[in-house]
Amino acid sequence: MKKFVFLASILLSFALQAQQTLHIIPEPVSLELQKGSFRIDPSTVIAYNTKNKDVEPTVLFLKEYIKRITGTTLEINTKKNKIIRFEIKKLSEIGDEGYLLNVNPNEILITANTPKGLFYGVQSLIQTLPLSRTNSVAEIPCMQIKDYPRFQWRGLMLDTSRHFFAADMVKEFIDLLSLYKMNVFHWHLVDGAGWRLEIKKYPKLTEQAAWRIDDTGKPWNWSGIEFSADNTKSIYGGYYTQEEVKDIVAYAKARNITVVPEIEMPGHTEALLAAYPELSCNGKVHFGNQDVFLASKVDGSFCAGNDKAFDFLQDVLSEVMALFPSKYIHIGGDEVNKDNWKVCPKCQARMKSEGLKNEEELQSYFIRRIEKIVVSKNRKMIGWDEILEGGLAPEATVMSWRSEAGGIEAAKMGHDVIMSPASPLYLDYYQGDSENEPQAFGGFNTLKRIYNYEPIPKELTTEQAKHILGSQGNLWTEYITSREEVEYMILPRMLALSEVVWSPKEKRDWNGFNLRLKPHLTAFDQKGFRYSKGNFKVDI
Ligand code: TNX
Repeated sequence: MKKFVFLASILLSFALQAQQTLHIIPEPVSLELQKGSFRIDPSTVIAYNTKNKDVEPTVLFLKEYIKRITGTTLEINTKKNKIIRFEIKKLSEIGDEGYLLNVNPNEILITANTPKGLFYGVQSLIQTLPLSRTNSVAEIPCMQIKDYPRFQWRGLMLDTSRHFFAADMVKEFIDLLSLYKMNVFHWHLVDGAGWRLEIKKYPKLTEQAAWRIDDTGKPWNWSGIEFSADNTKSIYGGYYTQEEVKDIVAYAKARNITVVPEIEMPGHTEALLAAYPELSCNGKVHFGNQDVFLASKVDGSFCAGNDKAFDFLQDVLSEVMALFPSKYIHIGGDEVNKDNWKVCPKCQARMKSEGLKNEEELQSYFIRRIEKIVVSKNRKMIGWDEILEGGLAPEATVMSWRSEAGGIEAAKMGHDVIMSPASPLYLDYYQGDSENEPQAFGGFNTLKRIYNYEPIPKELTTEQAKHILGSQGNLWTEYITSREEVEYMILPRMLALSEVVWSPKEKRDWNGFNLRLKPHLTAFDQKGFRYSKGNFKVDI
């Protein structure tokens, strides 16, 4: 018996050592550690087929990373005997985003069906490198990894309307996503608090709607300082130029991230309507509505009876679709205040002529008209789950946020769904006891609750479950004004989410995750990232 305990403790300590050296998040599908190691030193070369231009960014990404850690600049495609080799070839089982990573003493071989897969292989590889600067060498244990994602949609949303974050910060956000194999950056570009995207045809959107205005119509800060002294806190507003957007989209693409833009309608449009009041029901200018907490006011919706509103949106969406190559375009659709529609003669006339029974059906009419615009450009429309009310547009994808109910209903109807229920996936909620955390929106979405989230509801059959494209965390920024706060709210919860959307369900293991998490937190400390240390008296 004693012998057995001794043996078990040795085995356990080996297991722990293995855990400590390899702490890949999200957990790969299969990982087998072997004896020995590959040593990256100045005699190592990176090899790939230069005919495949799409592999180059990944090669350069790895080269840059190794230089940062070891100080060594590796040569590319020269003749040396220690090789980090990239290869695209036909592989079954691992799909479009999967990869194989084989490390032996003389070669690191990353193979995949696509450049995307190679990129994820590199992301796993760099998680096996030392965290901090070494002396020109780095050891990587010999191993074999086979890996591919569980879901195709692995998203995170950032609200840049309630508070504006400069383009560089958006890139940092994208960097964090890519480290953990997330592949969708949902960019909430506009809301009641401010319009943040340059639209050439409608200059008042950025001259006026991007900046806060007080009750008298006076800009809070028309020409003065837009940022705090350290350039990180946005105070009054701001917007992204089309050039910045193109740059961000390309930056994201090089990291395998699709940028899905969201243009909110018909509600959450206070800032826009203050600049273009003719698109509202009563045509009046409503200043002072841009307070971050005042969205969805009575006068905050497009007039659904006014064709000018649809012409405007057609123009806006065509500029948006030219900027964003994403297959999906998000059109919001949540929390529409329909009170003005009830008393608007044009809206009532529209309901009569279209045979619509109530304002919910008018909302559905609005969204269906917008879907036609999106579909005409070969794109797909996504909306928040309120778009189910009054009848779902024929090809819509539903982002289920109030709970999973909307997503379940849509999947049963044969529509695609992204699960993003506020509980537990809203990252603007508290991570721990509120007295230990900065002010948050409310509710508790602890690391553990996110880790244990299952995107496929039990109510769905296997066939229906295929409509669940994946899952997403949302960071609304009513209370969040700075880069530090953004980091704090997504770290480390995004790591838990990455495992929910990437790793096989049966591999989910809360204790194992906590062990693997530790070195990542150390890395955040070294990089100066802020994150919640999780004072979770509430262990939920
Ligand atoms: C609901 S989620 C909203 C947002 C708020 C958020 C705060 C959704 C589609 N609408 O406008 O910022 O709650 O948690």
